[in-house]
Amino acid sequence: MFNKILIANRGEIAIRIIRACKELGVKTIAVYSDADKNSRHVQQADEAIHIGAAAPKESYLNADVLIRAALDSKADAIHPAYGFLSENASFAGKVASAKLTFIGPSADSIRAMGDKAESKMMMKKAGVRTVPGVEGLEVEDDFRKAAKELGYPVLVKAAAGGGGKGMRVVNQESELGESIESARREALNAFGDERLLIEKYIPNAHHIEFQVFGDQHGHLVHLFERECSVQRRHQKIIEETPSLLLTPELRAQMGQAAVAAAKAVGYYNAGTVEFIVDPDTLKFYFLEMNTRLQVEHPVTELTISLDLVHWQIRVAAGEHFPYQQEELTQKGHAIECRIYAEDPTNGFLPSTGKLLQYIEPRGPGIRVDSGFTVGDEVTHFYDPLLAKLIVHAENREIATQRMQAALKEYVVHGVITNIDFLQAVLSHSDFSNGKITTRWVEQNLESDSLLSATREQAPSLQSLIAAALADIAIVNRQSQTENRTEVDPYSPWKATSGFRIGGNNG
Ligand code: MV4
Repeated sequence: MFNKILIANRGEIAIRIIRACKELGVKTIAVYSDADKNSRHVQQADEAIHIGAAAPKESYLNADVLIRAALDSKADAIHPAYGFLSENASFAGKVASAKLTFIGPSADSIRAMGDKAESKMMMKKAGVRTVPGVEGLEVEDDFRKAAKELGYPVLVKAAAGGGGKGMRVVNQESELGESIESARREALNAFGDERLLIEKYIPNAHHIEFQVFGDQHGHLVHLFERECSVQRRHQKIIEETPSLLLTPELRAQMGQAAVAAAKAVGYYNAGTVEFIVDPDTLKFYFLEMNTRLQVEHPVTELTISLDLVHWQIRVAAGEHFPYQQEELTQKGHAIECRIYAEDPTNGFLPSTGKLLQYIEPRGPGIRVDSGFTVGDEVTHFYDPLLAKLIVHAENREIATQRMQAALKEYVVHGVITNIDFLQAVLSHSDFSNGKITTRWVEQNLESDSLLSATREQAPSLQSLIAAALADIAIVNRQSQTENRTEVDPYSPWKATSGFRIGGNNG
């Protein structure tokens, strides 16, 4: 096992990984930018190293500085988490060249899956269905012919893309030229690679992904699906497992396809195979593979009772993954809501500021993976994800009720959040009926009551006073407790009088 791991990330996921390391008895090194000096991930790690300015390019995206920090602090391994450098094949390669372990798949697996044109060809060879389309086209005339053959609407995608960047839906031939042009520009800008491919567009599909997990000895399984159709502009909002759409047969077929996809690139560690599923035909198509731990991994963890980060670390250290496909089963239902500091009534604009009051829900079947606490600052430098609220229950209905009750309990003052918006989605009949497809949020934002249900959330004077009073009440309660200690000789606090009150008394 490793002695020390450097976590090349920040926020809730850095904290999540630090926790797993502590449980495994591995020392941790946090890294931080100017904006994160006082962040919780810095406080919770054994050591912390400053790596640069707040802008990601000058800190969390600086491969050489991160590797230098790992070497200087005598780390054995680097965990990249998600985002930043997590799917950068050249970073994974540099880590290996520095004789450090990259906690993830090989650089070759990352590279193969990072190129849509290449991964599509590999999938076809492995017998995994992909969306009908053509790769390797260059001149507009060839696109025109391909589009005609596929039939409109078509989708023009960046070969180097992912997550929806450099993607254009084209409804008719007259739009094709302009779409190719703008997709090409965007692809060149974002990836330095202007290659495009064209596909039949599958509208109103479900976005369903499969967690896969493998060790370095050739053993690889799937850990079931996550339904991620509740999203807006490729930003997921609610994820759950199991998906209402899948029958046991379809689930088994898709699981097999996910395993075949991963094996085709010699995959190991945690990964996710994305599919779109046409709800009318129940046909599924490989879209892409995310070669990292995903934001939404907790819903999988709760339903299969495994800690994916533990196992990421253990298989990276060379251990065998000991579970066979047949012995893996899901129990109950899990839902995750992403709690964002953003304003749904104002184009989902990020909302920055100090968390004047911040109270997370707690209780049976409730998990909160968060990166913030009261007094922390939400800045414009990074993703405004405050926390992930995950619930687990015996079935979907009870899980939904548990989520709604937990969201009601969540208190955030100082920034605007999407909590009421999440409530509006959860209480919509389309959610309970499993009818939400990838365009649902956009379609319903224009026409429906989703936003009117989202009440005005700017912190009113009233809520600020309430927050201040709550603080005073806490201080009062603490001082009363201390006073009682003086007069009651049998007070349980008496036994701890040698310790500091306010410390953890278990
Ligand atoms: C598609 C598609 C429909 N048809 N490809 C989105 C990001 C990347 N993973 C690929 N994506 C999609 N590719 C074909 N041929 C639907 C998506 C898609 C999507 C598209 C528009 C709006 C939201 C979406 C959410 C998930 C997937």
